[in-house]
Amino acid sequence: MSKLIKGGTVISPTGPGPADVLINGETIAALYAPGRGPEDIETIDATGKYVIPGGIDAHTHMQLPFGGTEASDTFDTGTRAAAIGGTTTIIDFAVQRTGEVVQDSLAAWHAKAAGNCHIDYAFHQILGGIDDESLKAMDQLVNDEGISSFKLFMAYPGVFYSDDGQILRAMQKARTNGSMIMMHAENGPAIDVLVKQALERGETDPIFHGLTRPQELEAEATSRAIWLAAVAADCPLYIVHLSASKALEQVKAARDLGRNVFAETCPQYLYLTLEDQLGAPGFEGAKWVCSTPLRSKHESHRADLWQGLRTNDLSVVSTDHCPFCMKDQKEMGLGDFSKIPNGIGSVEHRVDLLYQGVVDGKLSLARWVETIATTPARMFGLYPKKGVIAPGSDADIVLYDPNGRTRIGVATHHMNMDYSAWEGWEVAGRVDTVLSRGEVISAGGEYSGHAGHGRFVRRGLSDYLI
Ligand code: DUC
Ligand code: ZN
Ligand code: ZN
Repeated sequence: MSKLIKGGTVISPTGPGPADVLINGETIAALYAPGRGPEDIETIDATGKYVIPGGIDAHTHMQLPFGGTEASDTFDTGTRAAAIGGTTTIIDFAVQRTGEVVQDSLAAWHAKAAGNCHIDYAFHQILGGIDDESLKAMDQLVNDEGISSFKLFMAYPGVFYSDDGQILRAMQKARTNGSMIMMHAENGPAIDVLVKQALERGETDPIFHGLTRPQELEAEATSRAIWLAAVAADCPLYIVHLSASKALEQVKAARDLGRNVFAETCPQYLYLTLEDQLGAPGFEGAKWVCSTPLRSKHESHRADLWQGLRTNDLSVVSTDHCPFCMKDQKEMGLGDFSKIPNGIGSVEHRVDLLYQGVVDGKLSLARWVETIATTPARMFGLYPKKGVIAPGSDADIVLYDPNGRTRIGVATHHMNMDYSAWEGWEVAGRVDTVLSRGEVISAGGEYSGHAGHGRFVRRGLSDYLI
């Protein structure tokens, strides 16, 4: 039951250092100076490898019903792909639609995931209808269900949208029960006007998805959410999938004032652009239709986001994994970009794509681990069970080969998608071995995990709250 990961360099949020890691059953038992650990037990040779806590993707949408279809990864296929890519915990979003009882929607999400996950999983709760009942449900979810964060939408009127009054009420409730409000910050009603006007002009190609969601409408909603949270006695606020420089400015200003405001970005906004991907010829750009949208390469978004990650104005990198196939799914928007289901799938590639940032000199090794594992754990009440290599923590561990290379494409990925948003990309580094609660589930390209290994994890409150 015990094993020793020997000869590697452990990366912790304080930096890299040589250490051997003793695992006892499902948890980490001890860290030793190299060569000082017990002998005569099973060893895993980590020579030349980084030993990092398993990745935590705090924003995924497995099997999400959206835009008249359903995200194409099941909890089985999506968590298997995540595991192969070095992510050992996901936090997915249970979805309450207007009129549904929150607890029923949560039960439905448990039913989708239970017995099907290859890695551990937790849930946030999307609230699509804020009323007296759902506000009461927030307390119950925090107190009894291990759900301590709630996503609201300022976008998608008629689907997930909450108005400012509803948002304020949910924020006031979050302030009293210690939970986090996660915000999809785009001005949905204004976007709908721009979309209608574009379609009337015959502008139907995928690029108009981005052009009708200008960064000003992300920045405005981000700012409004920040001020609403201030009115709600500085309710903790986490801006999801932040994509744009002007939105980042709002977060930065709030954080400079010491506000309880946090944000994440996603790999697609760090690397991909409105022109090169969303503006690809014909209908090709549909592959990259997601919201918030990819931003212009002629502006400073990508550089600003990398800087925000370095300075901690952006705390977390998640994927917003929401895959749809081109065939029969993205194709629903042929001739009308507004009917293209929104979403990109990257759950398998986040760890590698962010390691490329280390190689490019944009992040330190410690910051890489922090943004992909330690901070999501602390942000969402999973720490120190998850997100760190320390005695007592779950033995969710990745051996990462800094000299390896990873080629990304539909022929080799494991996500249930008929294309890759990263086709042909080759990045530095490679996930070598993955352990989930002490069990090796992937090694040297051989996958040995299984559906049903993953357990639901109840979360506590965020470590970052004051
Ligand atoms: N954005 C997406 O791209 N997909 C699902 C929901 C969302 O907010
Ligand atoms: Zn969103
Ligand atoms: Zn999302």
